[in-house]
Amino acid sequence: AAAAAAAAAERELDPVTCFLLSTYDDVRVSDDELREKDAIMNLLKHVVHSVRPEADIVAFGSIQSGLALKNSDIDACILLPDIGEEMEEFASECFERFTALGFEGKYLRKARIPIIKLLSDTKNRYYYGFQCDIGFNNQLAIYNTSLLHQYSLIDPRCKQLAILVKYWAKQKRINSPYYGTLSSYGYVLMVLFYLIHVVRPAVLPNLQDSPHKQDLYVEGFNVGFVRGTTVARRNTESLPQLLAGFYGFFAHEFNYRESVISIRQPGGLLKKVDKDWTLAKEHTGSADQVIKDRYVLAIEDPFEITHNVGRTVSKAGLFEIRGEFMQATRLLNAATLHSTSAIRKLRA
Ligand code: 3AT
Ligand code: MG
Repeated sequence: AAAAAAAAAERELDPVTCFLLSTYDDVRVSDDELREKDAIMNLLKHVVHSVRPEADIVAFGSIQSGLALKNSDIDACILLPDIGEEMEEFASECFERFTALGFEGKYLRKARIPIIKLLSDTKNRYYYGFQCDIGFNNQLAIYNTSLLHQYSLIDPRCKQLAILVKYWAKQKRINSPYYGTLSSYGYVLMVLFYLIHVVRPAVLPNLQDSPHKQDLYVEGFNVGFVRGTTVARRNTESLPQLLAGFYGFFAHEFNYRESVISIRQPGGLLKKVDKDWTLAKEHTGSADQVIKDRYVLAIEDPFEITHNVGRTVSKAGLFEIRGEFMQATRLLNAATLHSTSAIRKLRA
């Protein structure tokens, strides 16, 4: 008990932990903003129901997983199974009703699966601003969002790390999938990989590798995982220790040339050659555009295991990302060193 009290006191005094936690509180989405986003979703639901009573619209992405930063946009998806040929007509009807309600945006009909982008609210009803991307029947995104959410509930440090790393990546401008770096979703998968498969004892269990998991197939992929696990793990590392460990691992230890980051694989170990993820390939996207699948940074999607979440990362992009991992490792280690000696001085 005395040791635990001493550890708690040390943690309380640790200025790096205080700094990280106060940054976390500053950058994460507030409950107020989440309530506002919820009200927006209800309004959109109303519209979608009015076009087709059997259709629904749901949010996914960070608003739904609990890993959102302030002023984040809403990722949403309209669900209307078996729509087939009528999709185009249904989507444009929805878009017309959204604009009639005072939203401004774009309807991208070139894509085989339409996308509606709502960019602003001309009536200025919302304090936190407004941006919303709406896709159609994107079921896998709903499942991967719920997997991320489940992980974030297991240990508070998971949510804290994911949000801090997302914020850091945006500040460092290495969160631009269109310009050769990585999506937020990719960074969150890297954090989960570290907490499940790298740090020992692990902070998180592998929810996709358990006898209690119920298999469920969606679009040909097994989206089963254990729900409702809140088992406390034995890992007692502080937030700065975990963050430094995460940066250090991806700066100096991970083998980018040969390995694949996989959170679902038991043991986490997967090689690019085993997945035939070696040479860049081209395929046609939903808007008939040519998409280049690169495997410079290989991050296997937890469900759609043929999909490389890191496919947007170019060689130059990875060089930049690794450079930032190295810089972050140096800074955090220096900060921790200084604060430990500061604490010792305080105590002496
Ligand atoms: P922001 O807070 O918006 O930066 P986010 O956590 O909402 O980040 P993204 O915008 O990157 O994350 O992605 C939103 C969701 O879209 C997360 C996931 O369900 C899906 N998604 C994004 N990128 C990919 C990808 N490369 N492959 C598969 N699903 C993806
Ligand atoms: Mg998002």
